[in-house]
Amino acid sequence: MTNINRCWWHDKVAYQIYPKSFLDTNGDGIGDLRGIISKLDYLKALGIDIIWLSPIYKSPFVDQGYDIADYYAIAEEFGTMDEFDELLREAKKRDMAIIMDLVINHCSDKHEWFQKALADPDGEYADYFYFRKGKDGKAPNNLRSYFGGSIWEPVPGTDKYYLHMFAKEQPDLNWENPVLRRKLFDMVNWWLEKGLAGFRIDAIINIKKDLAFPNFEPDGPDGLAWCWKMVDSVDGVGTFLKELKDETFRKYDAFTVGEVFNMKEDELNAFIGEDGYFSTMFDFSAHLLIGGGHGWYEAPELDFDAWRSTVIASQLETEAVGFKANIIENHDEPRGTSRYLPPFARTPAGIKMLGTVSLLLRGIPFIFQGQEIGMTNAVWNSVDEFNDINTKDQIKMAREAGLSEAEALVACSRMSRDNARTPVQWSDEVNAGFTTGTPWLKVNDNYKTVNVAAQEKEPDSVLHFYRRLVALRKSEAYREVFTYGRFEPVYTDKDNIMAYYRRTEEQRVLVVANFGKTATELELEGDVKRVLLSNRVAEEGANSASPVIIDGRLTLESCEVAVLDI
Ligand code: TEU
Ligand code: CA
Repeated sequence: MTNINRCWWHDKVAYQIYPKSFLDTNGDGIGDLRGIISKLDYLKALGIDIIWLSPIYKSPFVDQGYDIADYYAIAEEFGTMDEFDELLREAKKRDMAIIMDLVINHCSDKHEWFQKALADPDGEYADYFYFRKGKDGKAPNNLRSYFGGSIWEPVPGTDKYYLHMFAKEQPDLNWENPVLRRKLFDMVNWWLEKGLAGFRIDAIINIKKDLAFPNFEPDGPDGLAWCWKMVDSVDGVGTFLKELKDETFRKYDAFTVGEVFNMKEDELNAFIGEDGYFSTMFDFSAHLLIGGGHGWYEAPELDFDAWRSTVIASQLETEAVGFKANIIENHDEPRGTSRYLPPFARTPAGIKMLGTVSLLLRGIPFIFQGQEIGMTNAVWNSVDEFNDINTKDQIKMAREAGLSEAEALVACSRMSRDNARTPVQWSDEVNAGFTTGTPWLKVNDNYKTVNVAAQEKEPDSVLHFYRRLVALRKSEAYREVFTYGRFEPVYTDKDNIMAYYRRTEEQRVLVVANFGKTATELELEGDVKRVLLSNRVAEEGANSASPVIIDGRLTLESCEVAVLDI
């Protein structure tokens, strides 16, 4: 990409907060807005510019707030609108921007619109949703929802069904209806008027349906087929997305990041090109390598070569078009440490290495809460410890596929969304300092050793390393190359090495990491002007540690990463 138009968000670093698990200040076991406000300085010190809040709207929390009952109200569990306004002001004071989750593929079945639709299934509100007659006494078609079971739920007292791609408590909104679209756009603008900087846009690819609702080839013993097959098969989502942007985001120069799966191959430019529907979208390409065919119980272990070539291919494809948002984890995924690192590398060194390789890629880095201290998956002792609706369905699917309860527990422990949702570990005090009450989801057992307070005191901790890493990315001297510099893979013929240059006409920075179990040596392709970052830990008494470079050859220990100006 040459001569690219610069946008305010290109060089920013973002952080995702999952409010329920961030910090509880009133002892009810649920994180809250006060907790977030009290940690703004902590986030500032980490170098964060943009904070994404997972949903904080009024909700019955069937899917942890991704089921919104009122788009104009704050969940009372989290606080009040006054507190939200205070959060906006306090963030602004610190030159940080807030973005919220925008969940407009569906709402909660408790939303007024849906309640009115149920009360009058032939009335105007029914047309805010997909109410359809069944076929031969059965659902309109045979699609399976993301959270299991048919996407169709009977409308009580009628011969109709309503459509839900997710839980039955999350009815899909009918985007074909211009009245509904207008209401959504007005709502989006209401938040932007308040001073919100933008949105993370949930499950947005699902808003376009094939209105013929055909059957699909069954892909499981239940005779159903995954509903994303309909998403794959249908065109025209772009018309809605363009209207959404023109009616809202564009007017405010908002920053938007789409949660987009199942995009058509040639649509990247339409989504995130210079005049794309969104500013950016998450890069899920690595995550998709390990999703699991029929369910999490089939999820394969990560293959390093596949991971490396996938990240590289995605970087090269994207840089010709725009910017993606890079993550190693979010609230829907297991912890990156547990997923992308082999067991021997799940150490502070390995965690720093993975963080460096991820954060210095081209794109907008999103750090998920707790990632900056190296939080890991939890140990789940029983299926009853899970809270997540998706995990419960996956346990059921694994059982139906013939796995024992113990086997289902093992499979789902690896993949459960609850791994990311355990409370943030602030200290080694009771409940990791997250709450003085009973936490809504159990605290990871490792909080005594992995916590913010301990890492504050330890200069070589993961936390301090993340601060240095973000600071390097945003530094006066290197901001340009890390933001706009080209991505150029290197040493791809070497086993277990993930390495790339970021380069402009003037600068070249090498990021090189050894994901292998043993040390290795590489011939450098130039003189090292400066060591920008290393995860070597200084020997007692020494000030800092540097990578070992002798006669132009770099030695990398197992789990070592180096960032060199070369
Ligand atoms: O996720 C959309 C989505 O496609 C997920 O179902 C994803 O495939 C799954 O979580 C992987 O395990 C978004 C939100 O991020 C998620 O938390 C919500 O549950 C979902 O939408 C419904 O709003
Ligand atoms: Ca609380």
